Amino acid sequence: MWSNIMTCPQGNLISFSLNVEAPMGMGDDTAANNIQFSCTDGTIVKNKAKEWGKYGDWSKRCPAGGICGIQTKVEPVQEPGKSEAEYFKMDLSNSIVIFLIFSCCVWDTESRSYNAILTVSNGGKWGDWGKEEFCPEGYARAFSIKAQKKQGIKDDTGLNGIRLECESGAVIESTVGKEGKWSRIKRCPEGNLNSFTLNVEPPKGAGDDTAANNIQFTCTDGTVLKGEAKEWGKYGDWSKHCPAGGICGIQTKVEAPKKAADNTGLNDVQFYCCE
Ligand SMILES: [Ca+2]
Ligand SMILES: [Ca+2]
Ligand SMILES: [Ca+2]
Repeated sequence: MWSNIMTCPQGNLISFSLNVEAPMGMGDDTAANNIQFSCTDGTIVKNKAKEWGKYGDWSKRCPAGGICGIQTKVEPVQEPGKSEAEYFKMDLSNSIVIFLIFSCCVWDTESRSYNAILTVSNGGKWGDWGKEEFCPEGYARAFSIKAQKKQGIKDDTGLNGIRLECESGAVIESTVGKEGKWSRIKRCPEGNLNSFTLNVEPPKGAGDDTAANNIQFTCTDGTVLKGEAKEWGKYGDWSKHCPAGGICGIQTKVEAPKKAADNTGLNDVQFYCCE
């Protein structure tokens, strides 16, 4: 029986994980039993189904846009007259009888075709990836940050937001945390932004975490620009440079604020390069 349609509260499906029962040998196999999807806004959606198996790793997330295609593999109904031993042999060569391939598409009219995604490896672990946002045209040549001042005995969150200013003057941002104030804009003297490094505080356990605290960019002319923020953490490795053109889009990972808890605001960021 087909179940009810499950819908993302916001955005669209971007990754999945499959509940699969390991091969039972002579027992009654079911292979895939259920599936769960994650949405752009971090929500996980799944239907009720009997789950004999375990959920495996989550698939990669669509780098932009969302899931727009599906391909399934289904074992045909077995012919009568074959012995269980024969089925067992078949199962060994074909132990997972269902798999799924999803394809991702970028269809958002604000999205652009990009030639690289710049990432760093030291981003914080909390939060959900927001929507990717692109300059309507041209590259980003300036940025500003939203950082929270030192809070003393109260909860610190450090960096909460990053904005890019495009050549056209348009300003773009992905998810932004609620703490902190926007600082003044830092602009490349020539050219545009084309790589970055993130200042991140490692997890502090029971202590007050902030995750990402500050960011530095390079411009195409070699200038290094740095945000003004309290830095509890360390800078990790620089991202790759845009292979051609420059940074034209942004996506941030921000922890949704929890009341009376240890919040961290912005945790990680990635930038898109366009030609
Ligand atoms: Ca932070
Ligand atoms: Ca903590
Ligand atoms: Ca905190």
